[in-house]
Amino acid sequence: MSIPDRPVPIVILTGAGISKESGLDTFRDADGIWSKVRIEDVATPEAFHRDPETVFEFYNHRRAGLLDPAIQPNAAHKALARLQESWPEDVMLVTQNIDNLHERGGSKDVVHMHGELLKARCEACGNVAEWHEDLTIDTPCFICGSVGTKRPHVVWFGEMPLHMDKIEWALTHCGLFVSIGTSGNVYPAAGFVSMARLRGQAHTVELNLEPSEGSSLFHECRHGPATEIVPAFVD
Ligand code: BJW
Repeated sequence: MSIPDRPVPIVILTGAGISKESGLDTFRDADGIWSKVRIEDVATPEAFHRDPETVFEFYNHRRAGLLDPAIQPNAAHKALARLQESWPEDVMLVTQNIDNLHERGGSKDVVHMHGELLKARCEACGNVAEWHEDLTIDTPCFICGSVGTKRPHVVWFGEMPLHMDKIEWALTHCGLFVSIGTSGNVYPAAGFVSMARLRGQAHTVELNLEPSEGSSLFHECRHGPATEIVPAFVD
């Protein structure tokens, strides 16, 4: 993705909290994903190279969960799609989520900075493709034909998040930055509010179930379930 050729007035950042009421777990809440598995075992390149089967199993399970027909976009995803529809040129929607609920809720051009669960990447040739099946160490690469080099197209700790040039440019030029459903624990996303405020001149708003790690950095905070506070903010 290239850098936009003109300022984007509104940048929205979403995290796992926006998909919670659709039935997907967050990471750091009491019942979250990191209460069941250790980051070092499933979400680092070292873990993948040490024990790929465990990492594949973790993502195969989450991929199957996302494909469960019970998992549907909620009122918050749909409200953001309405906002984008009303201001198609003016909203950049950046998500840390690897689910596809924004797209299924009607959003376009979603910037997936931590990758996408329904895609796989060949470690040998870098090719990225839609992938809805289980991955195993024997899954051959579709383009270069390598065996055992395919991995989930997600960003693990210690890896560079995707589309950072485009996101940082938008943050330093936007007038409004809205952070939704993220705990503010993981960088670089946790630093976006400061970038929008200090390097840019944005008004900054947090919409979250409860005050996040970085709440005090925002001009304005509204707390409650995303399905209530996001539509109320947007409409
Ligand atoms: C609701 C709700 C409802 C609940 N309604 N709200 C300092 C020290 C050590 C390391 C670092 C450091 N500074 C930076 C780093 C590096 C590291 C990092 O940040 N570590 C921290 C833990 C300190 N960052 C990285 O490594 C990143 N890369 C990087 O920095 O690159 C530069 C670089 C590269 C190489 C060398 C040198 C520099 C990469 C980070 C990758 C994160 N990956 C994951 C997994 C992705 C794939 C997957 O999904 O499996 O991304 S981890 C996980 O956390 C996932 C998420 O996207 C991410 C953020 O989580 P999120 O969305 O905020 O979820 P939660 O659960 O934390 O919060 C949910 C919130 O919702 C809560 O507040 C709830 O209250 C709320 N909520 N229900 C509204 N109904």
